[in-house]
Amino acid sequence: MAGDFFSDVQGRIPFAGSGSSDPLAFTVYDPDRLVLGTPMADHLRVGVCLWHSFAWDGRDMFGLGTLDRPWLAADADPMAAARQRMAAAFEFIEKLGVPYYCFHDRDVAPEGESFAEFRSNLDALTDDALGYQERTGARLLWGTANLFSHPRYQAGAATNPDPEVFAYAAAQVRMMLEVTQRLGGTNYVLWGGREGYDTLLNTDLRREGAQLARFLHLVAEHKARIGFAGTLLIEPKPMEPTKHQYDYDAATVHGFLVRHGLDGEYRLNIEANHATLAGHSFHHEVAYSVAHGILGSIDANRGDPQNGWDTDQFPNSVEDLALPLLEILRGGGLGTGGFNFDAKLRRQSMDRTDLFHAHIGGIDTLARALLVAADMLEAGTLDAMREERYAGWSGPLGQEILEGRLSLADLAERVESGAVDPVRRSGRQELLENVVNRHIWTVREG
Ligand SMILES: [Mn+2]
Repeated sequence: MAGDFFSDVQGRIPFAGSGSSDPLAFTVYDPDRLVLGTPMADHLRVGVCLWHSFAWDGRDMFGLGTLDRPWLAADADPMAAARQRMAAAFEFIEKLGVPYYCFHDRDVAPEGESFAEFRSNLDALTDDALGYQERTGARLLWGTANLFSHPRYQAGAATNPDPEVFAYAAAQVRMMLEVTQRLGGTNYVLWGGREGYDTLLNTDLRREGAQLARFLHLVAEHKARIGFAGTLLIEPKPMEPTKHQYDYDAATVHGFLVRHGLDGEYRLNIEANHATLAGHSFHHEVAYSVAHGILGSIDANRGDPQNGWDTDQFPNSVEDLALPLLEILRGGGLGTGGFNFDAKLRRQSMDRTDLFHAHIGGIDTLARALLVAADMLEAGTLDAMREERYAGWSGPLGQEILEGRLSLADLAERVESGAVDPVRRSGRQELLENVVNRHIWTVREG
């Protein structure tokens, strides 16, 4: 297997089963194993992300880079460095043996001195990526434009007070949408990096909302014009880097899309850590999206329960992932989406092989959560108990109400006559929690 950067791993990471103690093997993730009749790999559609894993050297606001990343050598020619970075990424993806990857324009191409130079750099690296895709079989889960790192975006992109910045963002999204199409990407993501505000003292909320809606319409129109077959996704996040991000959570984005006639054009990319930052659970955000038919894809990272910021850690909790996966299975799967690892190593995990440990653990955790979710769905206990809780709505009174055949006065009359006399029933939360735990504890790996 080609490559020079990850010499601790010689071939593809194997599935070795639950008895294995090899740290560089999967113990649960068996891509071909059928779960509810579908291969595990097709349920999870795992993707590697190029930014934290390949375009970041471990620097934070308190200190310099710590990670051993020879492909990020600062003294190299920018295009030569970009090619090294891509070589490292595809070596890793091929050895990990997952089907997808995703990136921002700036993760792969140097911006250069002008937009024209950026475009020509990105075109050249897109050619390279096509070659790597051909050779490795890896496919693009989604592309996205970075509309937040460059200082021009200090006050947002589409929501910027300056229409020239809006225009620049439009040019960048048009470029990256077309690159995503060339690479056969199955989705295109818009994350509102700095679409929000630092202070209301200088912010016109009505204006900025209208600008954002206009931008999203332009992107949808361009998608139709070029015939891009993938799904457009918006990634909610409530705060960070701005004090308040407009795409706060799934319900806020959904309401925004409906209000501006954009529902049907966009679905959601739900990130676990953004859900918890919004004061929700990951389960809630996935359940909301599935319930309204707008789930698109998943960023599978997690936060740290002691920290109120976006730590983007690799997932390691079956408990946290099993119920979101149950919702996804109930909703019929991820469609064009997948699970990508928008997750970063801790700064002390400096060895290149740590990147394998992070992905292997995260993917095995996802795989085990999938088995638990499938087991819960097949047993049907949770579905049956939820169905039973609403049984009254299938009866004559429930049906008459839902069909609009009873007025407020009609309902009052039934209550006054004594024909309606509600009986309370247990919500059985603890019993339901026990049911979930028993699935987690007993599901078999193979
Ligand atoms: Mn995040």
